[in-house]
Amino acid sequence: AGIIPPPIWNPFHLPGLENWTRESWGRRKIALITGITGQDGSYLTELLLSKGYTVHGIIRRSSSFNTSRLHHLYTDAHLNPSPRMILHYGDLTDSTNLVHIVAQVAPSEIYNLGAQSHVKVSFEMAQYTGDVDGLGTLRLLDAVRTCGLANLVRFYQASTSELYGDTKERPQNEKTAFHPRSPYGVAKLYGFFITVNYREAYGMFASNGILFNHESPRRGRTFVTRKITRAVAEISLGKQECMYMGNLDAKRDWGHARDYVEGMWRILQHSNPDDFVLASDETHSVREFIERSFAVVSMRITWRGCGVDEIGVEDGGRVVVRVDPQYFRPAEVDHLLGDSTKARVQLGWKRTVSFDELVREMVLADVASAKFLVEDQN
Ligand code: NDP
Ligand code: GDR
Repeated sequence: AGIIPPPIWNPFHLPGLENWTRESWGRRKIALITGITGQDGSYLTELLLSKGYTVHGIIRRSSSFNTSRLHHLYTDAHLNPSPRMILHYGDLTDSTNLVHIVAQVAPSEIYNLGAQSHVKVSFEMAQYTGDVDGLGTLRLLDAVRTCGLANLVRFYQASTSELYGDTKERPQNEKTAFHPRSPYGVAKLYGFFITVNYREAYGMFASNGILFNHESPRRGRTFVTRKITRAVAEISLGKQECMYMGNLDAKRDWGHARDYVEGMWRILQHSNPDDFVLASDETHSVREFIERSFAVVSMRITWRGCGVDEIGVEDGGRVVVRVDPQYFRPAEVDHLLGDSTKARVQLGWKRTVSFDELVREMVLADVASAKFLVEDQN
């Protein structure tokens, strides 16, 4: 006979489930995070653990190690019988699995951060991105309903400034019309409105954070900021000649991820479910991000030429930046600038890390790790 797995804890059969209120259920402080292995997932886990939560996270099975951002938070269950961070295998494309996890964990708060989050990749994997980022949100909301927890759970959806896409309105706030420009943006539009719909249809505490770009030393290496800061570190140490970039004119509203996960938590502590913009309320171009990054390692960049022939030259005459059209997108989001007034007034949230501080922290972290690798290789 095979080994029969232990029965899952099923909230359907929890005696007296109807006696809980959202407030008393919330005091259990049990969070479930999809996308826990990502940049935001790791900062959010740190924040919630520091506030006394037990944190459950969904991770994908991978042939390579994908939990490096959580390494410092992990405790071996053999050494610690009641760990406060618990990981479950799962995927936003697998409804049954999501129902099992929600039933087992019976979370008081769910943060849906899991996504195929790369805009350029979404043009190549449009259907998959729609499945994970759009329908995945529906699957998770429905898992909550299936488990009979719709009146108790607080649900956060990771919505994005990419929803604004082609808008000409500046700055963008909660009232600005959406016009996404990528399969990623369109998938997230579904995620946004299905969250609103479950709030309106079933009275769920389901909120959207419309977050503008946020970065950190833990940012994925193919996003523009981290690609730049890693390249600057390598170039300054003589390990790389030149960086190859896409659209240098794109403008983004960049903040620090640690500030933004604080905002996510505040959105779920608010008295009622709602949608909030989190932004730095400043905008900078990719070109400016490159200049400021080189300045951290005391290199000055002069720009010559234009379009695909534009180059960035350092004072010694070396070409350190070139444009490679392979990084252009079929449709671009040119200019994002957020207005976080509502979050500041209603949540008491504001970013604490300035643009210059963000760039400096990222460059110095990459210089430190590039140096370490040099020494390691020697
Ligand atoms: P990351 O790309 O760093 O992390 C994405 C996470 O989603 C990873 O944990 C990844 O797992 C997981 N994931 C991917 N596919 C699936 C799937 N099929 N099922 C379950 N999990 C999956 O993103 P960020 O941390 O930067 O962003 C977090 C969320 O916020 C995302 O939804 C993103 O779209 C959104 N967002 C991000 C902004 C930003 O500037 N960072 C701004 C606005 C919104 P794995 O590690 O295995 O790949
Ligand atoms: P974005 O972030 O698309 O805003 O989505 P990304 O850093 O990928 O691009 C920002 C801008 O930089 C331009 N760019 C380049 N981008 C990349 N990745 N690589 C390059 O070489 C390059 N050169 C120029 C891009 O064209 C773009 O205009 C991020 C993700 O985290 C989303 O998940 C999130 O929803 C939004 O931010 C808000």
